[in-house]
Amino acid sequence: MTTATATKTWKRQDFASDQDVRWCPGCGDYVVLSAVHRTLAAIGRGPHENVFISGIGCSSRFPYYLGTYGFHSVHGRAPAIASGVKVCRPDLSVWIVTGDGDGLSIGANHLLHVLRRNIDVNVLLFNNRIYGLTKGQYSPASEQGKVTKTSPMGSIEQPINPLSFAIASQATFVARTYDADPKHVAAILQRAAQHKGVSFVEIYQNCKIFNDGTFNAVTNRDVRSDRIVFLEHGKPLTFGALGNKGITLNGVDPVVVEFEPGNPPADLLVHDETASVGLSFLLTRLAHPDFPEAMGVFRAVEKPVYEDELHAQIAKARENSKDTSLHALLRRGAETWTIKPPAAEGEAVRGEVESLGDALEEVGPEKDSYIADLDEDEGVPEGVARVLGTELSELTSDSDTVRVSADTPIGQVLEEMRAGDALATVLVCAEDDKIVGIVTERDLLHRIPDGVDLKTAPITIVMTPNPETLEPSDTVAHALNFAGARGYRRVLVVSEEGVTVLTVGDLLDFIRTSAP
Ligand SMILES: Cc1ncc(C[n+]2csc(CCOP(=O)(O)OP(=O)(O)O)c2C)c(N)n1
Ligand code: SF4
Repeated sequence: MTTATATKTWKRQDFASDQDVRWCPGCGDYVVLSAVHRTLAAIGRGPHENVFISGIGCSSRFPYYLGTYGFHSVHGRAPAIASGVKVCRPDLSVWIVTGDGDGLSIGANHLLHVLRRNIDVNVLLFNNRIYGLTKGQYSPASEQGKVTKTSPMGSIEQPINPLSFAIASQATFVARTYDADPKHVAAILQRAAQHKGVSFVEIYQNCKIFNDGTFNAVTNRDVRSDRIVFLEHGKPLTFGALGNKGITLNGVDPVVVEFEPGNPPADLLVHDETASVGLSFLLTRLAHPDFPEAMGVFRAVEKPVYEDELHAQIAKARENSKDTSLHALLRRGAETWTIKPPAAEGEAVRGEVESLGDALEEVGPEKDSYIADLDEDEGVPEGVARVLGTELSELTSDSDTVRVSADTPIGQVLEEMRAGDALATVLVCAEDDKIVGIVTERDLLHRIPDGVDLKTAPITIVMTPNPETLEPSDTVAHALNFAGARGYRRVLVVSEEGVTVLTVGDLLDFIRTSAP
């Protein structure tokens, strides 16, 4: 519901459009269109204050036939678009027009969310239990056994009951009407429009061409008084041409009872639009032939409205924030992180290798055998395989290393580095000279805990223990991928002669000077 802002009186004609209406003669959609014209005039908001948003289907042609704003949108997506419109322009009266195919098949997910969020829009679901526009396929609302072109042996699916769906989705206003009673349609639409929060109205609508008479057993003039129970808030559920039938409860089950006209039993169920969800749900399950089908407002409760809450949050966030610019938002806090790619596993996928860069990407750490084939690939620069396949034993390194024992204080290591190459790699060795850890300048910058005494704290507290090592027979390609995948800037090559530290710079230098 959005209150009228203008004092002008509107007429039905003000809401008509200049478009030719293209529904089949006798289609129930005409009745609803006329009721909508009447309702909009009665509500008193101008055409410019209403927006009708539809999906795809015969019923979804609705916006063309109204002089309001409109959007004939995407199949099943009217709720998403309407949500956006209402959130941005809460002052507008927003209507969704959908069918049982559009709203309960492809668009059921979107419908669910607009209902549970309680966005203040009015949903009109035209239920003709068929896909009309596409010429008569069965829909999610078609009854079991329904024979159509897509269910030639009869539908084997349980149909969706739109009102059960709406109540289960926590809609705050749920109603049903039928196209054979234009006044009832207009009255229900007006109630829906007045409701603050989401309103869901199922309209039994006859598809003259592909599902003619689907609701006749309930809505035909000569049977309806015995087969429809009209819901009125605060009144007992009675029906019947003679006014002699009613609904009571036996535990949680509804029961039809007959009584002397004018003398109803005291325990008839009294309709309460604000009753528990369970009771509203129960009314949606009343179905012919065991029960009369209910028409009217099943449920109308007040709950906080989505767009109100959202705008309140926005206002609060603005109030609490000194700088509301996007720039400030993006730079707020230090909540960034870096994700290192995991080491490649399994076989490398061979694609087109046209350059040295491509070749490097193609070769995984364990894929040295692939090197042998590289030269055969068309377009691989000659000699690439030779360079990438060179064993690490062939490479030389300019990097300095400092060897220390595990109990060496951090301060002493720093002294040694200062005396030599400040970027030297520190190898922490056990008594048998085996490497037990590695320390880089990055570790010394970032890993020394606050307040630690550098004169006594051992180097082991900042080292990376048991570093992964390579063998002299590993290749340049392997070393580059190994370092790249793990984010290392140097690799340790361990041979019987000792340890060589190769930096990524060493590897690239080798490629630069050897590449064809
Ligand atoms: C993505 C997509 N899928 C399928 C269709 C085909 N299609 C158009 S309307 C429709 C169903 C319409 O049924 P309903 O919502 O009941 O509307 P009616 O035509 O009966 O009023 C379908 C399946 C489409 N247009 N787009
Ligand atoms: S196909 Fe059915 S729903 Fe579509 S316009 Fe014709 S009668 Fe109406």
